[in-house]
Amino acid sequence: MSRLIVISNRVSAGGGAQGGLAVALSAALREHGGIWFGWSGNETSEFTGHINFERIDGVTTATIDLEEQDIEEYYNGYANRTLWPLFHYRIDLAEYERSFAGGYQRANERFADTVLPLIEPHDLVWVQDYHMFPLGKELRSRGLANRIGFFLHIPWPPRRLLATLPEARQLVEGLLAYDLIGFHTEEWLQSFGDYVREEMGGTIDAQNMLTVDGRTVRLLACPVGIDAKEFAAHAASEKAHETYARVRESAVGRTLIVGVDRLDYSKGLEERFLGYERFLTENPAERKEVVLLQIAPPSRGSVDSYQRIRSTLEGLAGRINGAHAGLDWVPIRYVNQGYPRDMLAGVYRASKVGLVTPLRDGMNLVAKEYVAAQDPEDPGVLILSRFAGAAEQMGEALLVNPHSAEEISDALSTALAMSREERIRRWRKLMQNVVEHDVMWWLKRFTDALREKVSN
Ligand code: GDG
Repeated sequence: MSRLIVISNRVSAGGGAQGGLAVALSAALREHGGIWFGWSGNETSEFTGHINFERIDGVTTATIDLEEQDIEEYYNGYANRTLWPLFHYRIDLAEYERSFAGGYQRANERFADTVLPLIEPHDLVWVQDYHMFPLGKELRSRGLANRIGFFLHIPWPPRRLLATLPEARQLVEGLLAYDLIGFHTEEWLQSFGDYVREEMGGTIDAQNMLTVDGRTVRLLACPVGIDAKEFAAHAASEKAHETYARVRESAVGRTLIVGVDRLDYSKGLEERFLGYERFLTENPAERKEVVLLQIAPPSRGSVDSYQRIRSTLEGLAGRINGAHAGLDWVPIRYVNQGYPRDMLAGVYRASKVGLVTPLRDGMNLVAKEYVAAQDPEDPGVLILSRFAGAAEQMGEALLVNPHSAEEISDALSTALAMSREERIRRWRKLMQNVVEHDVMWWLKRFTDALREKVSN
């Protein structure tokens, strides 16, 4: 069996603390052997290409340090200030700077130079996410003939939006160097296909084989899942029970609504707070019977737009609490801190409503974790944005337009009034999907497809 070389911006091998994706990739690397390669997260004064090898829980990791300029232009710049906003349909936030594009290209060349000698002839190479679009092409130009796959964890934007990126064509041409390109959903796959067809004269057949200029690449819709078993074990842990009891007690008989998101403008937190406020205003009888617990650990704090969303949300939570709170009740409990996964599982289970309303999301794993943590006899209700990739698989959730405060408010009313019978009916279907299409299913589906030969 061929070894696996996983390449991603950051490497997080090891046990359960990092979440399902890291657990699954670690399990695959343990089973097949191989290496997880990426940036160490550290800065060096001068790039040397020195590789730090480590062995973590049976997984070999290889990481390199980057120079300050690379980190600024490649990571904070092109990845987080250009591609992330654009691919989440936020051209208003996307910054188009040639220096970012140049730094991104340079960092990818550095990744290619350093990882190349680690790859053996029959290894499967699997590149992850938008930080590394050009890596496949860079590896090919250095003579690598192995099978190379790419998986995109975020949405692929519609053609007209992508066309606003000065390097759009170059970026797509770079992707054609891979043998297999994976997306979470049909929608993202179609948007990619649309660009290649309309802008580059490519064709796609019924098996999603894409052909441009004589080169054929396979496209695959392959929705990522969670490690449902691992999450169920978290939910059954003592820490989860303790957290469950603590959170329920603190709600003093009120119904908890929970949101858990990295603090990111794509997650629709502002719109969520406004939808909840609308619910409070329109349902005076329900007021004081509910509490919204929003957990939002800060991320990417060195990027301006993330600092802005943080202060906007603080202001909004303060205003809503100021307008509605009473002596013994605060409507929004807004927590800017992360918690261990077993505690999160307890929080999900203690909450009768899971509010997952991103404006755009490649998949969204919180929706799946919320479902996996529920009590089968008395499950909560998932309210899910129709613009999350997860909505393609989770039609039994209450699907909402996250831009509409009215729809969020109505869905909250529906969720709170839903009979136990109906909650169980919906939850069973959702849970069946979460269990069937778990992260191991995703991993196998992608790597099996990568092994299949496409004739070029
Ligand atoms: C990208 C795509 C796609 C959150 N708060 C805490 C915590 N988390 C964990 C959640 C979940 C993970 O972070 C977030 O995953 P998401 O899928 O919701 O979102 P992104 O981080 O934006 O991930 C996304 C994903 O890649 C996989 O392909 O689904 O669409 O944007 O697991 O539980 N974990 C802990 N404490 C917290 O407070 N321990």
